[in-house]
Amino acid sequence: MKRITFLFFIIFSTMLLAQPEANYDETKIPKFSVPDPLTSFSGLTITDSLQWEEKRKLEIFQFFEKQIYGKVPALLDEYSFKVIEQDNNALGGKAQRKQIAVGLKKNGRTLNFNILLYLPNGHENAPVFLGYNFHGNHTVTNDPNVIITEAWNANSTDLKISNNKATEASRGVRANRWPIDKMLDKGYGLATVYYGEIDPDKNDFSDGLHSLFYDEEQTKPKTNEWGSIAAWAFGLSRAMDYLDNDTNISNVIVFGHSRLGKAALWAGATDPRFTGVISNNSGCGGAALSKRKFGETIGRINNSFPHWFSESFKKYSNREETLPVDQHQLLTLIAPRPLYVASAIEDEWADPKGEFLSAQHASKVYELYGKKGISLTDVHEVDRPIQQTLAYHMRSGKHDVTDYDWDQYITWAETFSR
Ligand code: GTR
Repeated sequence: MKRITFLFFIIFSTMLLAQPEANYDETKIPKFSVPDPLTSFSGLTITDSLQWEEKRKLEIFQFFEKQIYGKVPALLDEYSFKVIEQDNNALGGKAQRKQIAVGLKKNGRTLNFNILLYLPNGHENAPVFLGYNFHGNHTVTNDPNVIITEAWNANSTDLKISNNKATEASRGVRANRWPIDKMLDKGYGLATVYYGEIDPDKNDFSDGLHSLFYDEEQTKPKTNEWGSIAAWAFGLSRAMDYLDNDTNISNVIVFGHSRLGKAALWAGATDPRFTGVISNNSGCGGAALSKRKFGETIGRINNSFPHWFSESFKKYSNREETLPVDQHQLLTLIAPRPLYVASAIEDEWADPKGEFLSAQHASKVYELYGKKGISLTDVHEVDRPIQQTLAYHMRSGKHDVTDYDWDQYITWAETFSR
């Protein structure tokens, strides 16, 4: 009897966990309609930007907040920052380097993270790109003075990280994704933070930012509260608190790749202080339409990364058709501020076409403000950027951040950031 129950248990749990094969065939995409950003949940048609702001934007925002990324549970008790290192002649004299320790306090508990900031010498009031890095601030440059993170780090043989700890061996291993010299030469600064200092990227809610906010006995966020992506977005806003008060900075464009692109989009939607937002290959739960179920799906992402979204998002696993919104509506929350969605043609897991369609369908909200986006007649040609207020490019090659991507971001940023 016991054995039969056990057998049933195994069969039943395998059925629950089984994920359909990822679909990469356009002809197998389910029939769906893209929810109209300009028709409210109760059926009201939105015709101008005032109506959009008063009648529609908030309900979309609240849906994403409660059902997808999760709410930030409360305010911090205290916030502090301290410049712990500074060199006005860094990188051969090109830049001022500052390393800033930020302290976040709640319920008597503290979380610290470091911002690495380079500002171009000779440019008094510079725009800055702010973006998380995946393995520590010291990985973005060979600069020997960048402090090595002590936070938990995902192991990687290629990136020379073992025992979940970064060491000198991984200095500069990701410099290829951060063309700092180029940014400085063009008069841009760079601010970067290791995302693992905000919340280690593992399915464990006992550590990181979430744990500061718990009541006694609480071990994880409540159903509608934040997952890791919302915590990372919150961290970007705390970095912004510092950057916003630095008189050498004119404005801040938030950038993110892949999972950190998802976080950058949510940061852009929740914090209007970001002048511009860049989503690089953010894919499922980022810029890509979920209802296409192409490549990574909600079921897959919730299964592989149960900690990324709010618990409430799990009810949409393998049930995309029941979602009253889609990811293009996340993009509309950033309007009318400049937004760049970038894909890579070989990055099928992130559904590049789904990202393009999402940018297209978000554009009607930009148009309400007299801004241009991607029109429904535009086509995505490889390596042919469409640079409007809402910009898009489909790069040749794989899931990555390349010089080509940064060249486009800088050219586009020149149109609004000074
Ligand atoms: C993948 C994940 C994607 C994307 C990517 C990344 O494993 O399925 O959603 O976020 O990781 O961050 O590189």
